[in-house]
Amino acid sequence: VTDGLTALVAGAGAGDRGAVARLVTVLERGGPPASEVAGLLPSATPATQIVGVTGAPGAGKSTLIGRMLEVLVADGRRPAVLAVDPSSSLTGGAVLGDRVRLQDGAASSAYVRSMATRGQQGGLAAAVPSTLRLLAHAGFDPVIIETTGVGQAEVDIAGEADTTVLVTAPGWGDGIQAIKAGLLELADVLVVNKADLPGAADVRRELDGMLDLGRISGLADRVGSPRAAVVMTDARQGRGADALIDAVDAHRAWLESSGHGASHRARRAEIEASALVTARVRDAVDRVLSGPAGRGIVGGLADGSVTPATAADRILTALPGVLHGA
Ligand SMILES: Nc1nc2c(ncn2[C@@H]2O[C@H](COP(=O)(O)OP(=O)(O)OP(=O)(O)O)[C@@H](O)[C@H]2O)c(=O)[nH]1
Ligand SMILES: [Mg+2]
Repeated sequence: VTDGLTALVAGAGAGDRGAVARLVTVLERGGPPASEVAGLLPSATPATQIVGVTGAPGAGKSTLIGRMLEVLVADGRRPAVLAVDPSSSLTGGAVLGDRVRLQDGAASSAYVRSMATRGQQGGLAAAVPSTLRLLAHAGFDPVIIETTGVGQAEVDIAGEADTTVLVTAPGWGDGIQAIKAGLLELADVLVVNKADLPGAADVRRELDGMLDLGRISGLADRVGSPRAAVVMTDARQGRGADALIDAVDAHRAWLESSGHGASHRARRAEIEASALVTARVRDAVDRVLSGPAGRGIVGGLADGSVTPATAADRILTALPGVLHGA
């Protein structure tokens, strides 16, 4: 297995998209092969900017990302998109609302992939940071992650992204409510999408007011960060996508000149390291329970002769041997 994975990682580094796709699948499935791939990947390429795009369902994130890809590709760049746990409304592998247009124009240089939880709790927490490192290794820049909403997501987008783009749209008050719940502090760029709809200017005014208030009161926990940029877009028509890319680029320039870029990369590496530990421990627990020691534990739990706390002790005792390949 190792030889195959080593060759795939080398292929991905040389820009082989088939190798990238197969490695993302390995990372998504988790287990020992995923840990192995994580071990084969080099440290994050400093040049790659990770852009998190988040916001309530239906705000237009995917449509907007399709437009961002067009601008980036026209500019000669090689962007990638990772859609995390895309909602069921986008079925049949269609990650982006504007799939056809993307295939016509941007498909040759952009890479788009969705990644879903396959019933394995915590699986994505480990898979996403390793996949970001894989996409950077393959030379994609920027790498855009789409996640729906906040809170339910097991992926901490603001922790993993260099630049966080929060997408809002007029027409539903809960968009603003979500922002009041602390999201505003996380956003580096705020987008009022669906600028073609009535009420967009009101949303913008409200956001500007909240940003200024946060600044004056010092509540916003963004020490040293510039005030978030607010960009109006009409993703359906493609309006404003260039201004959004400009804002994302400006934030990147600030990250690098201020030294914050380096601390983002360090934090991402920490998140990945911790997620890899969790994933390996979970695998090891499964192996203990399905091994010889596991029969007694599982049987004891079933007939009540072993308490869960005692079972936990016995699993922990057996864990080091399994973790270290005994
Ligand atoms: N009027 C208008 N509609 C838009 C605009 N952008 C997106 N939409 C529509 O909004 C709907 C949702 O768009 P998506 O791009 O799927 O939204 P999303 O945020 O990715 O949705 P989830 O991934 O399900 O959370 C679609 O019907 C889009 O055509 C816009 O700028 N104006
Ligand atoms: Mg979407």
